[in-house]
Amino acid sequence: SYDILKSKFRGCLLGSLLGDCLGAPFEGDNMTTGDKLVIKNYLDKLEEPGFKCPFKPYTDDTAMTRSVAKALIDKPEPDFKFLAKLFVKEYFLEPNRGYGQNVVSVFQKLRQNKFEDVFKPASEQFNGSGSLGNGGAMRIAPVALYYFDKYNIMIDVVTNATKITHTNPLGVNGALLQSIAIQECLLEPQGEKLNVHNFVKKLLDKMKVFEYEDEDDLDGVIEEPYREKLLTVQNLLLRTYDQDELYDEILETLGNSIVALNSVPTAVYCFLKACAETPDLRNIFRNTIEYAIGLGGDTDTIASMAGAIAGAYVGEENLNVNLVRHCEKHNEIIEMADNLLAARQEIEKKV
Ligand code: R7I
Ligand code: MG
Ligand code: MG
Ligand code: MG
Repeated sequence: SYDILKSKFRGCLLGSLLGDCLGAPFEGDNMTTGDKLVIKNYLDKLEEPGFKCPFKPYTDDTAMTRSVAKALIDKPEPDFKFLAKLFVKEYFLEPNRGYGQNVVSVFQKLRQNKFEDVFKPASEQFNGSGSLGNGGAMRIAPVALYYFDKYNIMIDVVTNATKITHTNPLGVNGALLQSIAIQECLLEPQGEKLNVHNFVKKLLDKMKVFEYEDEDDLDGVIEEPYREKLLTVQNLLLRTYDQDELYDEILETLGNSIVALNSVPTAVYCFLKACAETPDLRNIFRNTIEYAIGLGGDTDTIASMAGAIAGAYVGEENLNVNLVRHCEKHNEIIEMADNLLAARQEIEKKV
């Protein structure tokens, strides 16, 4: 129904914001066992009703997510030139939001070439192989929301929205996996305990199509790096570990870096681990971002992606209001979620 969708749209975009803002102070850190307690205490403190502190600023993850949402809200038909212009405008307005080192040259080239071919600068990155960073995946949530019941269009729009900065198949497929995970969560009923193994199976099935496509450029060797990661997710969910052992295993097998392959499946795992451990929706959201930040490395982005997935599952009412109020522009994000849903309703009326 409309109310559930509204709650899930808000939960998803707020979840993405919270992961970014709350994870950003730890980006690049190596976490020890003691640091995990520090993260827990940090989040507990922020959840206290009266607690005061300076707001937590968002980073490039949210800056770019906002541009993606704005493009969908302002343009009824997908318009990638418009989106590229929004990315570039936003970057030059606030360049110090912690953007990836190499994506900046895409913005410069796009501006120099007057947005003539919006996919060309990205295709020239890394000697023509394109970036495999997680910058495509980190900003994709609004597309998964907007096209929640239009799978094929979503896939197409995710692919092109990503290719403005990331043309490497690993960068694109990371964004596809993230959007598919969010969409599955949107369609999942809120009340029932999530079947985590069915969830992974659905992701495995859907990713097959994308990873089989470039079969022929590999001397007959079929590489399925994302599906392999998802099989690892499945195994990690099945096995019982000592906590320290588990974290070592996650870092070794899934990873925590800015590379999409070593961060999107990790974000999916954080959400599913939280679901496997408790049916309580409030705890699922909180634990998801706590796990993601506790892994260290690309904490803002992994927590943001995991938060978007978890938020789409649990809905706005299961995010702690105190965590929300500490994050920069949380009210604007709520408005953006509502506008995104309203834009969708407008399209429906015209059809
Ligand atoms: O992917 P991108 O937008 O960066 C996103 C990350 C997130 O963690 C944000 O929070 C922010 O901190 O940055 O930006 P890119 O510059 O395209 O990619 C990020 C980094 O990944 C690059 O600067 C490279 O270090 C690395 N990288 C690669 N390295 C070698 N070969 C990306 N693609 C390649 C590659 O093909
Ligand atoms: Mg960032
Ligand atoms: Mg291949
Ligand atoms: Mg990051």
